[in-house]
Amino acid sequence: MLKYGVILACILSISLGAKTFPENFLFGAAGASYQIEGGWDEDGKGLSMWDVYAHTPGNIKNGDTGDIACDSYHKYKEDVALLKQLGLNVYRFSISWPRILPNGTPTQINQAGLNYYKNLIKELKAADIEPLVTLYHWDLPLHLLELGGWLNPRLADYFGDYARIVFENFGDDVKYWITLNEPGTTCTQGYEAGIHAPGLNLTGEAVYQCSYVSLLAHAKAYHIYDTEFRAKQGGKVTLNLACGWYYPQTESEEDAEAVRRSLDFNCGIYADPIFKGNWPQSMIDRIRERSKLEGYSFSRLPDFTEQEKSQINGTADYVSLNMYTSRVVWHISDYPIGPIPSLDLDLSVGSGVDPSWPASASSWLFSDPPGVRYLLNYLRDTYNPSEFVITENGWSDVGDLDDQGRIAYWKGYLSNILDAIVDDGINVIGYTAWSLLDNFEWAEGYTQRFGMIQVDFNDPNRTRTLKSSAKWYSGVVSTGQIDP
Ligand code: PNW
Repeated sequence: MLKYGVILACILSISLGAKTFPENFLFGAAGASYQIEGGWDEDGKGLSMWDVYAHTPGNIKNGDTGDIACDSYHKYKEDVALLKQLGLNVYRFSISWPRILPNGTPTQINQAGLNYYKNLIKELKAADIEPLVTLYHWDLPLHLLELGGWLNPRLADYFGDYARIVFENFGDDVKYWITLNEPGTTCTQGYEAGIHAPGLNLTGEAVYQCSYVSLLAHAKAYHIYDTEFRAKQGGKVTLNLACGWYYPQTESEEDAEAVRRSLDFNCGIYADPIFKGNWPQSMIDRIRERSKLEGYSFSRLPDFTEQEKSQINGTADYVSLNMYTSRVVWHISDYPIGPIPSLDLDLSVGSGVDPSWPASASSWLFSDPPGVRYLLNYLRDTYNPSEFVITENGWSDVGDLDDQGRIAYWKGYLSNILDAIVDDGINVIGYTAWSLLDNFEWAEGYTQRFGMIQVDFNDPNRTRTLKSSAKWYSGVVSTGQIDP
């Protein structure tokens, strides 16, 4: 009897003590148009800068492309059925701008493109799955790249026209919008490092112009929603933020500064303008100072006019946060002024990782679960948003079906997110794991896999198979607890 009593007491204390996600928590998974859809030239779709970039030999590992990818253009019903089978209640996907507007402008609207997303949304709604929609996940219409892409401030107007068409067509069924996915990744990888489309190495200059234009474009779309659609459609709009967490290498004041600068240059660069109306002060000061020493009569970081500041300030109805990893950073004082400016020189920070952090198949991604809780606290204390959705968080390997590394990663991060909700009182209302499917991982092609579902890219049918992590995640979703 005593034995059973003890067992019962144990069970009770475990279940009473176990933390639980809030009742209406949005649990889901994410993907993006170019990474999953395929159908790159079907039914009137125009070319995007990623079509061209991936078709250029040498840009992508193994010469991989997104021409077919997961073939979700044809297999979306199967994707939705898988989401339902796993018990997920939100799906984050993006709309391909050139599938709807083949040359990016409203002069031609591709009805087949509109139909694809209408059908996808209808399928999701029928399965009680909330669509969380990104307007732009890096597939810029080629025509608009030719007009200057993210360096041309007029892109904000083109983006506004596109956003209006999307809100008009889908806004009755979509309550959560993201304007741009990770503008920082496009601006650094596409315009500074040149390893994403459009593949430009215009260091220290284009990266800031691109950030500036991205913020103008986001604000344009936000205000169009606000004035023309919000009253009728009642949704929420935001700009996606990709932020990591940073630890100082030593306890010196200089390394503490290096942490603050890293947060400013990587996260504050977008968060400060949308929540506070200007770039982080550390960026304004450092880039102006360095530009002057380099002989410029202006700062390489564009100044916002007062009108732009007020246009951009307050344009986040919630935080959409992509969070993957952490770094250990230290101050570097002797980056010289030279003929080629760069963001790294402006930032003047060295970085590495803690040797105890498990490494993924992606060179930049290490598992440091407490980082997400520190970051959520930092963002709450710094910007005080009303709510957070974690719109990306995930782990890459080379494709194992029994993906224990991914389970360990998600277990650690989700536990810390749960602690942030329960113990720190942070209003995280949703989580869309990256990613639902193995997919086209940009410059890495299909060599790195982030999916909870395996896709066989050698099979014309692109057969999908649940991995161990999908089954594990489904258990978390159904119980609301990490270790059921
Ligand atoms: C994000 N980094 O990109 C994107 O939003 C996804 O499309 C992508 O598949 C996913 O993360 C995994 O990579 C990132 O170098 C790309 O720190 C690079 C970095 C971070 C995010």
